[in-house]
Amino acid sequence: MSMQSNEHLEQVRRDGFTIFEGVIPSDEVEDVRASVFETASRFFNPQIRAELGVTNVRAFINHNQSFVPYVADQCMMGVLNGLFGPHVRISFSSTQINDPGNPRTVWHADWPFNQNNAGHIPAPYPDFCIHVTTLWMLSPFTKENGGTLIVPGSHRTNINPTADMGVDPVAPYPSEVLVTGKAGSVIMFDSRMWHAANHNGTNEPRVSLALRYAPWWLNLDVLRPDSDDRKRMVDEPGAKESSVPLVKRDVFDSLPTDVKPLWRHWVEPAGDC
Ligand SMILES: O=C(O)CCC(=O)C(=O)O
Repeated sequence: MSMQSNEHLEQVRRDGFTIFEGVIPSDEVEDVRASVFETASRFFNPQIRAELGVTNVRAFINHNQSFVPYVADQCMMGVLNGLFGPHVRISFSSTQINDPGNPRTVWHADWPFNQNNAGHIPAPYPDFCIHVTTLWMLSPFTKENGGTLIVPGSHRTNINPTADMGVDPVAPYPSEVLVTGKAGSVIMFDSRMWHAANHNGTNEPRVSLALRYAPWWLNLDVLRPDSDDRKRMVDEPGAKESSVPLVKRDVFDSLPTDVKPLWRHWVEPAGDC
């Protein structure tokens, strides 16, 4: 592992997060931002936008591949391999577009720690990193457009504010930190980290991608449409959980060699159309 990856790895373990600068070069990121925003605009759901002011397009890789050349960034992969060993997988690839005026969201930890979702590890959960969230800053993250709110160190607690633990999920937290950064940077954090989207007080959307990573040994099937785990845990009881569409076969076939291993567990079976 490179010295740089090692330092990032130590930060993730100690503080719960780290920031990689220039993952998308500064002279390329504007094109990626424009492309992602243009594609995501086709999915805008006025109802959802009115309520939340955030646009999440699931399995975004199926609709736009402008970010793909950067996904297997060597330094980031070094950290993921340090946390999980080889055979890392991408579990989610969604847009996270925070519209002008979007309100601050609740403190939460991501899948599989959000206690309100069907697929969750019940609190108190063990002190072990099993899933990683990355937010790709396609717009600069600033104080004005919200950035991302985190509680450093919260990844070591065995519960989060999605459970009834006496923390008001909508109130500022005493040790909260606002993460900002240049466009092209990526914040990586242990998915147990308490975090929230912040109010975007500008007239521009804050465009980002949320890519999440898992080790080969973490069962993702509750997210897989039509899987038996999903039927048992979500469909039959009528419970709530994200669903992640499979990667279309032609999209997968077009991926670069170093990116294919990240998605090969989640591809439409050959012959499906
Ligand atoms: O938009 C943000 O800054 C936070 C996103 C978030 O809460 C998430 O990806 O779970």
